[in-house]
Amino acid sequence: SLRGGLRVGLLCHRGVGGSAMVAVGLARQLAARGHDVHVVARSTPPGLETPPPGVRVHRLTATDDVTTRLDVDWTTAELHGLAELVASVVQRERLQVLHFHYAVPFAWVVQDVVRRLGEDRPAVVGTLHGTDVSVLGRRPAVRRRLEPALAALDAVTTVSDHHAALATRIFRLPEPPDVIPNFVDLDRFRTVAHPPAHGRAPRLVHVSNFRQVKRPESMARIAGRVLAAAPSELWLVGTGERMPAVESILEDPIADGRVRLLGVRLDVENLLPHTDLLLVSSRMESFCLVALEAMASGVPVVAPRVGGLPELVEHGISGLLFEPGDEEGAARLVLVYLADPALQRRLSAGALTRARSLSTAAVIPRYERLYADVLGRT
Ligand code: GMT
Repeated sequence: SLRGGLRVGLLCHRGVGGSAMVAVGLARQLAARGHDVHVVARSTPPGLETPPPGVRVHRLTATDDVTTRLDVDWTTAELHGLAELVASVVQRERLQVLHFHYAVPFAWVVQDVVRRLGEDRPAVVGTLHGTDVSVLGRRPAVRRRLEPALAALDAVTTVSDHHAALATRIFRLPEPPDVIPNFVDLDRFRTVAHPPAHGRAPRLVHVSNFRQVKRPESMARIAGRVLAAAPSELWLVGTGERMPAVESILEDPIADGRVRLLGVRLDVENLLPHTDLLLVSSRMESFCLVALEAMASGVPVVAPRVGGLPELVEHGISGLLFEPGDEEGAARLVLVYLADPALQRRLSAGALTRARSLSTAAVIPRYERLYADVLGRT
């Protein structure tokens, strides 16, 4: 490359979801570090409508609607169409590394690309993100197809130790994946004083796609207990299939104007710093990107001890953890937190420290080292 970096292809979903956000963040950061980056997706992933210098977007279809769905159902024709597009970009741009985010359906697409290009294939890397392992990977038909596709990659990465162990077990991987945790752009996520100086009601915030895996009704019941017991507000960001159930659980505080329904927002960096505690109630999270974004905004997290969450949030240091399903215990933790400004200051500072350890400067070089490693090997 003229710029002295690598020529990297990134393959990702187009929706508002963690794996696409990570791919888009990686694209921007790699380009800023002098690499030539080509993002291939069904349509433009959110955040790349105006790509920065060094990033080019190649899309399969022209419709750029913002979606909160992960579209994992592709027809064979669509998969071939995507593989054809990827192969042509790889050849034309002489890509050295092809790196997918989320195994379904991209592990198969990459397999097809490798078959098409033979000797001229790039090094191939896959990052497993979440339900590609914990939900889809448990379906025998999906697992049988993913196992050989993953085994044929030059490298597999996952976003937490928990997810790495799960993936190794489910897909019987020949070796455990490299764990490269998700990262946060500290120029984008900034903090204001916590607790707020001007004595407004404290704000709980929940950000998700309101799908079952996020257990949004449980979140609503926890928040409902807190709202009933202490002066406070709840901000809900995002939407999804469980939203009507959430609204019915929170009917009274919604009627009282204490719940703000903010809908899908791509600029969460403008909201999070003005909240005081992120409430997570997921059944499973391989990582929980929004928790890291909240922490980078100086906002601690209250979350269940599931998946990769305990690796990110340290109980009593950068947030508070409860046993999955213990809604009463979760509400109690939140109420203790709201009543104790010293605890708020301490956890806010702890959250910021933890987030800084996962800055782009700390994490992106790990992907660069991985690329150098696989290129040395292929
Ligand atoms: O796996 C999913 O359901 C969606 C996926 C996505 O594309 O948003 O989310 C996963 O990847 C994120 C980025 O690495 C993680 O922060 C999320 O924890 C993870 N979701 C789950 O594990 C449920």
